[in-house]
Amino acid sequence: MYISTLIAITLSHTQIAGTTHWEFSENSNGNDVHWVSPTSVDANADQFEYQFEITYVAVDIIFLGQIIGPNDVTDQIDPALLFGFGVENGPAPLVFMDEPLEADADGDAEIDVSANIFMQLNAKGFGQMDITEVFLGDVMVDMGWPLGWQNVDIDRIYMDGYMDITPITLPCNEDINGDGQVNVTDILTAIGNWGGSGDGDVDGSGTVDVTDLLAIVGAWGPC
Ligand SMILES: [Ca+2]
Ligand SMILES: [Ca+2]
Ligand SMILES: [Ca+2]
Repeated sequence: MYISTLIAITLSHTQIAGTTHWEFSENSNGNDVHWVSPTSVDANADQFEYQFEITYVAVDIIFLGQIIGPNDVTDQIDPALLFGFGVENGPAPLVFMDEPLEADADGDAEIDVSANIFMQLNAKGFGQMDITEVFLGDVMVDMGWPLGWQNVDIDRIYMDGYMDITPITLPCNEDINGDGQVNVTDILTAIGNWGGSGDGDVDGSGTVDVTDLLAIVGAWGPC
């Protein structure tokens, strides 16, 4: 009962502006790739709920001068690297991912293709992904009869995915009169209700006391 009430209060005071969804579809034949989202979110939100996923990774191969592909290698990559979610405190920038994606497409325990993925919500509130250190190696592929298994070069890597960002504005309980400022008016309201409950009970303890006063002073200024 108590916990559900607490959650209800928290939700009612938390403003969620909505989720912004960005998709990317990039490829590289060894060059660096820099993707930036077409829109931005408020970089100064109190918190950001985020989710990202690389939904598709594929490679082109070259055999006898012909480009063959794209060949889906998504399931050759550790799923833990392809998906992430969480909540981080603002303001931006927030780094979601900074590590190599590696695929062993032919399962011979040698990495055939890799790239470093740096994914972030940048300081201006844009989603950003930088693909660097692209390594395109070779891979054993069954070319069918009569060629059989051949060692072929990887020519290009493809990467599709999305980033979801939800900026969250936390409640400003210290702003008792709700005018967007924590200032002397709020202090006076708390003092006026000293020992009571309700207005000025910033921490929800049931009593307006020195703890609430300190919280108001600690939150001084604009909310
Ligand atoms: Ca391999
Ligand atoms: Ca106020
Ligand atoms: Ca209190």
